[in-house]
Amino acid sequence: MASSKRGAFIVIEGLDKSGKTTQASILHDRLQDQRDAGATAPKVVKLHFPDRTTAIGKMIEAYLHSESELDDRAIHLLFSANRWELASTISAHLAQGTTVLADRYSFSGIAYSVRKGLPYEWCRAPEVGLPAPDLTLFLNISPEVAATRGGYGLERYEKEEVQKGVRQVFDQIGRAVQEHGEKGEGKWVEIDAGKTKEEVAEDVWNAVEPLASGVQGSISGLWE
Ligand code: T5A
Repeated sequence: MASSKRGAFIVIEGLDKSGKTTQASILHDRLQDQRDAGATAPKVVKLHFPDRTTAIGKMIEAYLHSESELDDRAIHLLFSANRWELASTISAHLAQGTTVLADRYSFSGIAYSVRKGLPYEWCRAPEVGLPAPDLTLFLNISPEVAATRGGYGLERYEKEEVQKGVRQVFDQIGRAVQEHGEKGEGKWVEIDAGKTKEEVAEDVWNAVEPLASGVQGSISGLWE
């Protein structure tokens, strides 16, 4: 890897059960295999938001399991704080040349809260300045297909009418990111997540490969 390159920050977004965790894992292994093969490929770390291991993450998990009730704004800010807990870690990894994969990020934070009726700009504000992704892969699936997948229905938002609303906001975010270009938000690529795991993995790899050896330029702040 050229010394001027930093690690790439790749985010995977989508509805509940769209296959994000499956694809993050396949992608992580593929990037790791490159490194193990002796190529001068970057190290790779995988994160998942919400990070349920922290004190904030445990409050989020209790809420998602409907074991606690929270004001919509309070839970929104907890999700955001849960990202800020890891912001400096993400930046440090990227600066050291490590590729960072995140299973969900700020776009989820906005999509699920705007769907509840909170104002878009209010939802976006606490995300401004977090490390900006270089690439966001949106795993596009219909809420009807997602509802047939394993484990669906166990958490608070896993209801078809909720997922339909969330998908509309994700569409709005995707269009906005595509229109604004790549500065401060990175690139947004939609992937058909209704295909087989292997086919989706191939489409994911085609989008990621150009960034797999690292990227040029400094780390920017999201929406800055
Ligand atoms: N949330 C999250 C907010 O409201 N605000 C925020 O800021 C953030 C970060 C939990 C909830 O929190 C909300 C959104 C969520 O409602 P989560 O922990 O990411 O977020 O929960 P899920 O999205 O539900 O994550 P899951 O891990 O459960 O779903 P995935 O990762 O999308 O799907 P995955 O890979 O686990 O696959 C689900 C099932 O489908 C199968 C898998 O084998 C598995 O059984 N599958 C496929 N089947 C057929 N074809 C394919 N291509 C398949 N890919 C996977």
